[in-house]
Amino acid sequence: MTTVVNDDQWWKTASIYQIYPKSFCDSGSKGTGDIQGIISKLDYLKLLGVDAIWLTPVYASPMIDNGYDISDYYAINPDFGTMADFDLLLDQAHQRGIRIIMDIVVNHTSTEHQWFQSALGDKNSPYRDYYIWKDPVDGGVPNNWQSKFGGSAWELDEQTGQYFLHLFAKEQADLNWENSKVRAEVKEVISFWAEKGVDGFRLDVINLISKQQDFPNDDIGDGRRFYTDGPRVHEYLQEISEAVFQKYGSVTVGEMSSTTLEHCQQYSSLDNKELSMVFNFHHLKVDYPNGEKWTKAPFDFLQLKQIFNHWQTGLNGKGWGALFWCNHDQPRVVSRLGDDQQYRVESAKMLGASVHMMQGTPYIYQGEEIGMTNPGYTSIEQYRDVESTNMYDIMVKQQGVSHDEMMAILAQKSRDNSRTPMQWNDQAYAGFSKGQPWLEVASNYPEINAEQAVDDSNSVFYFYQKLIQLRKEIEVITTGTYEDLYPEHESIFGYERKSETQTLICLNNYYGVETECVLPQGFDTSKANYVLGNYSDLSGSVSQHQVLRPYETRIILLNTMLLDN
Ligand code: TEU
Repeated sequence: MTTVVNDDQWWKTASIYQIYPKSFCDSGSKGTGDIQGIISKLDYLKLLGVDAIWLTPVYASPMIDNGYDISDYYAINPDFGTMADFDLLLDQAHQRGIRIIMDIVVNHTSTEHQWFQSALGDKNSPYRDYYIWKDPVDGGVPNNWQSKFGGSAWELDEQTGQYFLHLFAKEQADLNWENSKVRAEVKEVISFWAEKGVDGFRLDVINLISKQQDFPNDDIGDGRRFYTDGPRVHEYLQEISEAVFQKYGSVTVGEMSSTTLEHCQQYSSLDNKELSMVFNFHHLKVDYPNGEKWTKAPFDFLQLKQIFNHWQTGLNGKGWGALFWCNHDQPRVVSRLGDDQQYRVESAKMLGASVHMMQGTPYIYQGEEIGMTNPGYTSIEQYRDVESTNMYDIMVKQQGVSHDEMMAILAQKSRDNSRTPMQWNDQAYAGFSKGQPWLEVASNYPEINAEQAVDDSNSVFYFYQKLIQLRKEIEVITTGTYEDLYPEHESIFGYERKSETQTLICLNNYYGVETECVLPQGFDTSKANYVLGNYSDLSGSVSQHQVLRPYETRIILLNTMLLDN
């Protein structure tokens, strides 16, 4: 069964670019990026060809978690600029045909938010019930739930003797969605931005908003099974969707932490009752042995293919997924699954092709389009991320992991790997800022930067530009079914997409040695063409027997409609 695309579903053939404002472009010398900086790069994004920008949080925030701790949903953080700057960005993007998607963080607020400030220390505050408070159990925390950033998920409010829940940092207090006033506030916040003309929303950890109300101790885990895809989450999403998203025609993407296919089919079900699409992270846990992130480990290639197969076949005709490798929480994919040295350009292109030819909406994280790498920090002082510094303290100071071992783990797993300043040119600070950046620029910026990429017709940049175009030109990429052709192959990830009129095959060698495969018997190679590859000599007739060079990708198209005519 192929998928049908309606006109109002522009996002099904779109590609979306993620901007992490703090690290994107500083219009001055503060060392942190800002909205004026983003405006100055819109023509660059237009050249790349993206349809929309997802802007991570720019609201007022003490920046403990770089904006995911919001203290005022109606204000722009002065570090990023003013509301007038934001309005200008919206206008300038729209003039270029680029839509804006805002990040909405409503699982929690900053503890500096006025709601929390009123609630803290005062059981009678009208805002007390906006958050989740529990009495101590046996003189300690209410249960054993763990924060995603390490340690207990409970923090004591000394004045009232009760604990509040924080699934992330202790400065990020979870909102109580059981309270209808909280839900009303959320609708008001999102409507405010939709009224301004914002085109859509990315909803941060939205599948964690409904907690099991008896808050049980978790004998076998960290508590996540009691709040992930929780009891009332679908009801809450339908409520917000009806009141806001459907009213404004907003595109929505929910960030789903540790979710299941069955829930995602419902979150993104094609009747549009909840969200347009979902992010899931299972394919980015293939280098977490036994689910453990804080280890140094190679990735499991066969498992990666199984996961893509599960989600591609499971969502087809039932829901819609986001396609991505990178974001502000993940290491750079070229360092993670590719070769960021000898085959940096080849492997960056191959990795791009392997997700862009799937069904879903591709997301490109700033710098991915020029093949930016992890920075390879060697000192703990170079890290800024609250998760990284927390984990360093817990693992080195409490669990006895050696400093060197932890530095090697952070170099592979830290979220700061993707947060280094965008590399614009080979000038001081990579052209990101006129002053010293908040986080050190990767030392390879003289060779890897946007100016160089735009000047080089063989760059990763133009390959991504082509991938974005192909999605608009070849319908099977959006609508076709998915079949993994070589699930057991040790180095090739090859899949076939099929619609009534087209068949597309995407072959990818994930390793640095030549390898081979045979195309399916029924595939008529004599009528097929190479659409795109990452080695310049790929041309001519398509052979059944395919030999792929290191990190080679080949996209092959067969237009069955043309054959019939
Ligand atoms: O992330 C949610 C999340 O659970 C992870 O991606 C998290 O960073 C990872 O599991 C840690 O190992 C979202 C945001 O993308 C992230 O930047 C925020 O820190 C987090 O929510 C809290 O708002």
